[in-house]
Formats: sequence, structure tokens, C-alpha cells
Amino acid sequence: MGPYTITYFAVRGRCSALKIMLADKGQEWKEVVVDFPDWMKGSLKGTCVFGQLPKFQDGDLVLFQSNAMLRHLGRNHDAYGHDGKEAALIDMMCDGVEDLRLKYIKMIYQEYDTGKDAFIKDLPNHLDKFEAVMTKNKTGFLVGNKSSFADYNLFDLLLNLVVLSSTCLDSFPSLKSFVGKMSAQPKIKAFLDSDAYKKLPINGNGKQ
Ligand code: 0HH
Repeated sequence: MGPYTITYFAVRGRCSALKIMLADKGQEWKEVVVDFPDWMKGSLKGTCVFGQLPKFQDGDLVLFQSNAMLRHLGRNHDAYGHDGKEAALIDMMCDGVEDLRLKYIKMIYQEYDTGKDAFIKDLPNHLDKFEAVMTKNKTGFLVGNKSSFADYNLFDLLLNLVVLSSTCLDSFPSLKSFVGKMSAQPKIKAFLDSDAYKKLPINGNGKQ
């Protein structure tokens, strides 16, 4: 067992990109699953820096904020570019993924019934930006010639978007090929095929 512990609810949510990355890097982690009624009692919440989960422990380092966790793993597992310029571009792409993830989360949790169709209709206007970067880079990754934490983050979000709209990548060949190749990486495939992944709902309200 590695030095990592992930504390989170029983959803894929904001931990899937992190877990896919750990799996691909051959790392193990311990999971503490928090029951929502327990969470509502407030004692754990009170110990979280921003009052929210996930919580990530690497030995005695305790982190909150899922993107900070991805960056930390990127630094420690050779997934943060070759130099400062690549690192800056990887940061930029991760922030772009976060913007789209936030739109997705808002639709799922606040306006699924009224906003799902409009979200799907508008999706190409967001996916085309990632398609352009991926196509221009030519390596099958967002930045440089190997996967960075931003790739794992994008990959996870795209998996969720394909569940929402099975055809959403059809006009984006670079993104479609990226998802195909990432999904076929043996360690990623093994994780995606595991109960640890499959049995968790994507979101906490049953919408997907
Ligand atoms: N920016 C933060 C990050 O990236 C956002 C964290 C966040 O929104 O880490 N945390 C939410 C849970 S993620 C939180 O702590 C959404 C999943 C909700 C699942 C709920 C229950 C499922 C039960 C099966 N929310 C609780 C809170 O704010 O009190």
C-alpha cells in the first residue's frame, strides 16, 4: 500500500481523475468512504480546510482541492511537463478542464431537468477548444509528448460527458482517439473495469 489516502463520498465525482492517474502510475491508495449522513453531523467538515471533500493524504501532507492533488501527483510522478513552459501550459489546460467541469456539475446538480439539452447543445463550443489543442500538439496529449495531470483530468471529464451524450465526441477525432487510447492503457483499463470504479455513481444525486 502506498502512502496515499483518499477521503471522499461514494461517488466518482472529483476523485476519478486522481484515481485514474494513480492507477496508471502503478500506485496504490487507501480509501476512506464518508457516508453523507455522517458528513452532515459536521465534525469531519470542521477539520477540512474549505469545509469540503475530497481530502488527500500523502504521508503527513494533507491536501484539499482536487486540482491541487492532481498537481501534487503531477510533480511527484513525472506528469507536469519537461520544463517551466510546459508546466505553465499544463496548468492552463487543467484550468480549462475545471471551467468545463464546473459547468457540468452545475447542470447535473442544479438544472438537470431544465438545462441538460442546452448543455449538450453547447458542448461542441467547449470541446472544440480541447480538440484544437490536441490536434495542434500532434502527440496524442494536451502538452508535450507524454501524459500530464491535465490529460487525466480531461480524460475523466470526457468519460462523464460521453455518458451524458454518447455522440458528443463524434465530430472531434483527436479527442475521440485520445479517449480510446487512454482507455486502452492496460493499467487504466484494469482500473476502469474494476468494481472500485464501476460500482460508484458518477454524481451524488443519481444524475449522469
Ligand atoms: N473545489 C473543490 C475541489 O475541487 C470542490 C469540492 C466539493 O465541491 O476539491 N466538494 C463537495 C463534494 S463533490 C463537498 O464536499 C460533489 C459530490 C457530492 C456527493 C454528495 C454525497 C454523495 C452520497 C453518496 N460537498 C459537501 C459540502 O460542501 O458540505
